[in-house]
Amino acid sequence: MISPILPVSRSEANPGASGLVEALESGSVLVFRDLDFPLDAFERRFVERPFADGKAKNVSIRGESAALKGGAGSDEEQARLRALLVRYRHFAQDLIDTYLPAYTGKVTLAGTSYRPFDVDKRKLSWRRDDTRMHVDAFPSNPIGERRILRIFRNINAEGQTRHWRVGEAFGDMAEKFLPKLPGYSGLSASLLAALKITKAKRSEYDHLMLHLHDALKRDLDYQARAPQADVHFHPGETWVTFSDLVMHGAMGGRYMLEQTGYLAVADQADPEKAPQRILAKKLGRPLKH
Ligand SMILES: O=C(O)CCC(=O)C(=O)O
Ligand SMILES: [Fe+2]
Repeated sequence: MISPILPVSRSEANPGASGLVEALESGSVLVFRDLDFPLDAFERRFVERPFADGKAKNVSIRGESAALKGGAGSDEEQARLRALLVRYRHFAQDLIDTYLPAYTGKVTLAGTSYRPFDVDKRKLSWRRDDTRMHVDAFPSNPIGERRILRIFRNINAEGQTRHWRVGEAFGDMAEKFLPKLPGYSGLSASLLAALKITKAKRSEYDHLMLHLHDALKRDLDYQARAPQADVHFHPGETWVTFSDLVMHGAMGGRYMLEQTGYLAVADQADPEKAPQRILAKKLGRPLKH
């Protein structure tokens, strides 16, 4: 089965919203077609040309200070771009509180990014090539018992869609790839942490997810032939998904905002739906920490 795309309208902000959490945890992409996030006259420049230094893949704010990284323009422009990202972070928090109230107070918002560049035109190594379908895994930032929840919004001003591919269910993908992955070594994981190559010790789950991410992206035959569907997110649309569970690739589009959040597996409505638990079930044993 291919990941379902679930349109959500404003009127669904009611007790029935628990259905949205269930869909999300099961691997759906929720698409909100009519949420407002207007740009003012000054901000419109940010969707007319990229305000990026071109060194980093994206422009972002992170952490308490929310310092802008990778931005370009005058001091005023950079301050306004930073303010736009801070506002988007609030918008993402509001969306969670309104449509996913079961997660209120449980999702920790992390990085917020502005992605002005054409997906196709970023010539990246295969590992960083997000046109290849994958599940998200962060090499230096172990995730452990947390989920990656992402909130995207297409802010293109010229009608251009953000074009994604979504793939098959996580369990079906894991069935094919798990047997090919190298085994986990707690010793090497401790070494990577001691050498500060990773910010914390990689768990077996982190190890498996990184190797899945790479094995998926390396396998051109899988990329071409695996079950998949094209999805076009139109300007003004906001979409929400667990990007560690939903197979995705970004095929085209420019000017997007993105918010990453973390949710503890234990705080899910149904922790059994987490990739951590799916992988443990497939292996027939608990994963090592
Ligand atoms: O740029 C996008 O539309 C999504 C890219 C992606 O796969 C990601 O950020 O994890
Ligand atoms: Fe991704």
